[in-house]
Amino acid sequence: MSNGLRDGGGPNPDADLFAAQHQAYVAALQDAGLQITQLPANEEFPDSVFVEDAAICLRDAAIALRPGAPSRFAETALIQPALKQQFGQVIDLPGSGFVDGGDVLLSDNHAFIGQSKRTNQQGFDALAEVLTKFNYHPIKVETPADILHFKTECGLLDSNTIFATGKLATNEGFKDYNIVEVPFGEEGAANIVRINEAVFISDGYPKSHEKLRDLGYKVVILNTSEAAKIDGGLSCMSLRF
Ligand code: CIR
Repeated sequence: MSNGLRDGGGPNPDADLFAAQHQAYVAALQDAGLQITQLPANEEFPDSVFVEDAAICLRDAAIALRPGAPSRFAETALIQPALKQQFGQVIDLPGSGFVDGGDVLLSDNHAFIGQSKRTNQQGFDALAEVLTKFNYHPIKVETPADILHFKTECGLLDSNTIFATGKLATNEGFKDYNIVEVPFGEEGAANIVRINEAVFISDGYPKSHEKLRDLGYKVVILNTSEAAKIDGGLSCMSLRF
């Protein structure tokens, strides 16, 4: 992952520290009650640790996506066998548009799809059509230009509640949801993952931790310093279903 893509340059992640942080993440997923399928590393694809971008997992089917960065195109084929082991139905994103999974926030009934540098209109249209067949109502949202993915700055806390930065909080698409706003200056905390009773959140954001604890959430703090160096966060490193 030392060669991972990153906006604006910046240092390489420390590979050993990244591996340790990744192991802690896997352990936390297990502790939260999930069974884990851990895929082997692939040295040819430095961003492939961010499995979330190559597919979307629904209840009874998976959708294999077409990531928007050329160096990541082949990750879809890499992950197909693992998807086929888990799902009776794996649907390839129709057409030739692009979608990164990091731009897709699923709630029980809605699919928020952020248009971004990685997810274009054609990709949105194709994904929206597939998701509609699975009873999700697709909602197009804009990913602000200065962030990589829509979910870089928001995450689902529960069926009706979204943790979102100020930039996204007033988003028209979120109008039917409760919004918990990420404290100003702690935007890096927004990419949370909710697993059963636990909310995973990155280390280093004390106001956000306190805010979620005060709201009654069980907060699990994980260090993501190395993933962050290549624009990754907590949701990116797993596909959850
Ligand atoms: C990339 O630029 O594609 C990776 N370095 C980071 C991907 C992070 N994935 C995500 O937010 N879902």
